[in-house]
Amino acid sequence: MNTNQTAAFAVVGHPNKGKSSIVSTLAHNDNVQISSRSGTTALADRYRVSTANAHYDLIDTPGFQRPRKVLHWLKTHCSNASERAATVFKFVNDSDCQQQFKDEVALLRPIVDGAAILYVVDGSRPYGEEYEAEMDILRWTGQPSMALINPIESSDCVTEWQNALTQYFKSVRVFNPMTADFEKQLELLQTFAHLNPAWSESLNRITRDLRQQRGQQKQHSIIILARMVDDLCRYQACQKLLSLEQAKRVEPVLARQYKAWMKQREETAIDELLTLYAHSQTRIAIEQFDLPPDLFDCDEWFAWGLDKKQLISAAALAGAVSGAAVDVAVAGHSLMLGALGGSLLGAGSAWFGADKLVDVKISGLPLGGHQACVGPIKNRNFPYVVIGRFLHVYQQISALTHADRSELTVSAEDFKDRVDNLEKAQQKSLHTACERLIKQKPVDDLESVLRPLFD
Ligand SMILES: Nc1nc2c(ncn2[C@@H]2O[C@H](COP(=O)(O)OP(=O)(O)OP(=O)(O)O)[C@@H](O)[C@H]2O)c(=O)[nH]1
Ligand SMILES: [Mg+2]
Repeated sequence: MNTNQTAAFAVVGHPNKGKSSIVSTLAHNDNVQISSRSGTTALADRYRVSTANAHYDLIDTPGFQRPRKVLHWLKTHCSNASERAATVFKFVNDSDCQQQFKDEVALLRPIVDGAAILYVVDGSRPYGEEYEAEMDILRWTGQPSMALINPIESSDCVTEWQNALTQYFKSVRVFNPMTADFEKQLELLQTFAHLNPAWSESLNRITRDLRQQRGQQKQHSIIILARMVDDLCRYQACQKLLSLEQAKRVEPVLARQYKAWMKQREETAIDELLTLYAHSQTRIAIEQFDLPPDLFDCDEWFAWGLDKKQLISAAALAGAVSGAAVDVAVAGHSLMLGALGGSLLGAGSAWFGADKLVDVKISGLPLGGHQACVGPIKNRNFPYVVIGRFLHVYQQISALTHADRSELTVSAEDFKDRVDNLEKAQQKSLHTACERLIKQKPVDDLESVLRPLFD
């Protein structure tokens, strides 16, 4: 074994057992081809996992097709155990074998070249003797190895597999590439570090780097949100015109332009988040994501932002308005608040009429002519809605494994609890910041104010 080379792991096993899924999740790469069709991976593909201070390789391989025949070939070309590794080398380089056993040659070549073995099985299907030829072949290579049980549909057969695999491998782990969170991925990487002592230092370094990178991704997400909420709260669409009539006519055009810009700005932030977490294939279900249909639908806002009660205490905490003025500032009619109680959700637009939501103004200009402006937004719930929506997407994207190719559906749920669970001082800074944002005043260190919401 060459100990100076880059740490490399060949992910091998039966077809369709999640080999590519494991590579995809560990490499944080959603370009690895995965499908329910058996034989998706036809050639061995090497994926380099690089961090600031180190790197290692994961090699995706085609599944075993005719392991019994291959084992037979090896046995007939080998007279004793000392020749086994050399016989596998001969097999990989034999031109007849390259034709006859294309898949086995492709999967064994990286191992012969020095990669360690990660043998993948499906823990939801029973163990069978037919796997023994595969494991025998792998043992013949003499390379360090471990087994991964992927419980694809269930864990029904995991114990059975553990019993069989420990006969062949020193290390056997259960690993589900679709659901393994970041810590589980790092744990697995740590077990890889034990496979070859020459690689443990660089693999430990990678673990440390990945943890640091994860922290940076979170910090960057907070910056993306801070910039977006600031932009959205300040944006105005304005146009200068000669006459008042022209200004009036252009108003609806500006309103459309304003909405389009706001929507686009939010989409840009989500795209930045997807790029940050290297999810180039992930699609967010637009219908669901567009619930509320757009940022201007007041009724839906209560689902995403704060509820009325929270808005009132937010206004008080932020010192925005005092006493009786609170209800008026937040909702309009303090008496109706108590009277309507739970049905407030339905009454949303009556409280936050569209006219009050966004500033629409036509003003005369000092040197003649007029200016029509739509925006900025006036509604107090708006910054919370923006933050709430982004947090939902963040939670899902940051927890999504790269093997999971399903479309994301984003729903409004626990933002209100998140805000309620903040410490009082954190709540106060959040509310003060939102109050300032909605008044287009500068906010000091918005990122620090938002950070506790990401914990
Ligand atoms: N639910 C679930 N599905 C999984 C899991 N792992 C893999 N799959 C699915 O199983 C199928 C095969 O996964 P792949 O990763 O392509 O399997 P493979 O072993 O690389 O397959 P070949 O390249 O054809 O040999 C895909 O449809 C995956 O989405 C898992 O842990 N849970
Ligand atoms: Mg594959």
